Amino acid sequence: MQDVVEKVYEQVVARNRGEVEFHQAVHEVLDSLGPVIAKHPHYAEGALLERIVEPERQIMFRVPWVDDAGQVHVNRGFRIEFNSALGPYKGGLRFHPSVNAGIIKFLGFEQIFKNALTAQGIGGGKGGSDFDPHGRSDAEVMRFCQSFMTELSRHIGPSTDVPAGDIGVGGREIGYMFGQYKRLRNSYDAGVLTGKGLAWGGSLVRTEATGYGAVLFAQSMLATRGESLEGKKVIVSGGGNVAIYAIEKAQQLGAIPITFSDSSGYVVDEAGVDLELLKQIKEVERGRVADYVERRPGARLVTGGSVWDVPGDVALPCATQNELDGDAANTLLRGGCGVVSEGANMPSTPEAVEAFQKAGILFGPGKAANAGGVATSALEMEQNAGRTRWDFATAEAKLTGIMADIHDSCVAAAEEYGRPGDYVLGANAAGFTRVADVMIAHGIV
Ligand code: NDP
Ligand code: 2IT
Repeated sequence: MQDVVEKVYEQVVARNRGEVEFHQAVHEVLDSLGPVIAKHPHYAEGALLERIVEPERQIMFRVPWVDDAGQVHVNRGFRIEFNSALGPYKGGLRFHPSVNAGIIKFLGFEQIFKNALTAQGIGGGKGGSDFDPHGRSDAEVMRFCQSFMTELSRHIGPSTDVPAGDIGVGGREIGYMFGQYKRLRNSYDAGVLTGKGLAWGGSLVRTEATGYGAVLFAQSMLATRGESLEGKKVIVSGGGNVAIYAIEKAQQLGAIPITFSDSSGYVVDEAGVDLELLKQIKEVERGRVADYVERRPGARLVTGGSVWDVPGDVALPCATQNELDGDAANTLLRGGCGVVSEGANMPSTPEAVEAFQKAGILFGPGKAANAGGVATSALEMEQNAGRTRWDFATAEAKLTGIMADIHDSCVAAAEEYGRPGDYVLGANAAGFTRVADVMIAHGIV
């Protein structure tokens, strides 16, 4: 790492003690900026780097709620409004017991550059709570969402900050939060949240967008080597929104996804995943991946080890941060994996990324590969602002075009800064320069 960026990194570690995921995300971006700053030294002036690593605003609040048995719980809510140079803060809300300030900050920081790559005029933010929706009734989830939104509503708005879903937050939660926002504000601001239901301002393709985008990104990377996904065995982790629609798009493109997982284990279905069954279990019944093997002869559940032990041609990590470590990366490489496209945010550890890059395989980092979700959120905002609705084909064509543009921007930036084929450098450099140019234009703010 260059001296000038090293100093900024040290300051981040000192000022944000114990926030290891945030340190990791900042390190990865700053590490890519050496060649950018060497070529354009003005990016290190005016404390630009010091400003970009400091959130514009951090909101942390109490979320009290009452469970079905009458017991009172207190969770912690967060919204990190990280950077508004390019547009209103935009990014999801995560409900998971592991959520803390450092995790939300890492996600918010990634979001700045991801959103810049989409070129949709959106700033970066993220939020969430350490609330665990697993095993909670609809009524409990509703009361939690209402309490969470009672505070959050003071801070958001269609031109200010536009949350959406992430782990543990899907259509049901967005619905409860939108209902409460509308009631508190007495205003039908459809554009205040994305990932809405289709009957009340949602966009077709938003549900599918992140998973579809990650697979489209893999396909674009393969095309640079004259290859395609056709006939390739795909190893997918996660069993939620991103994993399900990554499997769907991979199947549409002729690939054969054979795994998925959740925190209790992973499923291997060598015949190819039965997507309708998986959707029924995860989306309709809110069940566990273990339920799948009971209804699908030939599929097996593995509760020890890691899904990355299964050999395949393509890996799509779609669960959570740091789910794929250096050992897992080496196992994947030994199994013949030649493409990794990150559906999740920062799923590969630094050691894993290094192993992939050393091996010279195609590696698409999350901030580029999973940007289809937030890009389609921006398309939802566009439809809301115009009080219009596009059909599926129109929205999907726009998503496909945006993913192709992101891919090409990464390729061009990697070439410009002397590391052709390095999508990590390409994504960070292209995202950073877009934000940095506008921050400079806006003065010291
Ligand atoms: P979901 O809540 O729909 O699914 C998450 C899946 O990952 C579940 O199968 C869950 O298993 C598993 N998982 C979550 N945390 C852990 C953990 N700590 N250990 C093991 N498994 C875990 O979330 P999404 O599919 O929306 O999100 C998946 C990833 O994609 C996240 O990294 C998210 O930030 C990222 N992402 C999501 C976008 C979106 O549009 N939704 C956009 C861009 C990125 P279990 O149920 O057992 O917890
Ligand atoms: O990580 C992400 O990009 C998301 N969870 C989606 C954010 C959004 O605003 O759609």
